[in-house]
Amino acid sequence: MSKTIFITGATSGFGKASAELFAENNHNLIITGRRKERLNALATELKSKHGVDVISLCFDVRDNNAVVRAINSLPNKKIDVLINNAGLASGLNKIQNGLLDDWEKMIDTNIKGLLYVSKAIMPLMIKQQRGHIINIGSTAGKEAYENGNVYCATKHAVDALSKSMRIDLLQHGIKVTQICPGAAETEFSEVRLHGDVEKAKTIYNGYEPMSAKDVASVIYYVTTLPKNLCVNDLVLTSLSQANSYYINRV
Ligand code: NDP
Ligand code: 8X3
Repeated sequence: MSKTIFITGATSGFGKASAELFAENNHNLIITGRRKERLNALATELKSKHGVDVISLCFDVRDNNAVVRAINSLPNKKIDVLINNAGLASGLNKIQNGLLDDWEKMIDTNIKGLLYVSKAIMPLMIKQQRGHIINIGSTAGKEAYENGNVYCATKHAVDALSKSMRIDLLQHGIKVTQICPGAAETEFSEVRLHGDVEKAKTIYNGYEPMSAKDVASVIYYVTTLPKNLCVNDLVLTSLSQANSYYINRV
């Protein structure tokens, strides 16, 4: 059966790869992000390639008014799956050298943005008495690592919020899954290193990280389980990585 999948951060990385995979499997999409040209190009491509409905909503998840406006603008308020994926790391410094601007970006996007979008969509799922919220956490939400500080804190918050959502939404038949990927090569490191593309590539030196498609395949998988089954929490790494600390570099 065709579902409607709402994906935040679909202009790049996991969000874009997920949009492609869900469209390939005949699901309708609501794709979101700040980069309008990329969003519209993806919507056009997926509609023509797969014949699915794709609505693109351009907004910044840090702006609650924009989030509410965008979701209110939807012609049909039926959302089966929400993928809270939009997020970023900004900066890779010891905490004593951290920049306030980086901290605020990460806290506002990864925690408050996820909350704003969820707050707008949870009532629709409660009304339906069904739905699936998939929060993209991280191995950084399981262990803190050197220079990870505030990013790790935001992903620990996603971990706590995922547990809380699962408890509070239990009586409404809503699944809550947290997926915690380890290193995957997307635009993530480029953004974290403030646009230094060359340095970003060195993050993956000596080992094979996951790809955006790898992560999307698991996001897709958790939506294919029977109605009565829910993956609650899933940590996903490439074979070269054990956790935040141990990577087998050759
Ligand atoms: P990318 O940088 O490739 O993609 C991030 C996406 O988030 C983009 O589509 C971007 O869209 C969107 N986004 C960022 N800030 C905002 C904002 N303020 N408002 C709306 N959209 C926003 O990174 P990934 O695909 O790797 O990251 C996706 C998620 O996965 C993030 O939450 C990240 O923390 C997490 N993660 C990543 C890992 C990795 O190693 N790559 C591992 C574990 C977790 P736009 O710029 O157009 O707004
Ligand atoms: C992204 C993975 O290891 O850079 O969340 O924190 S890591």
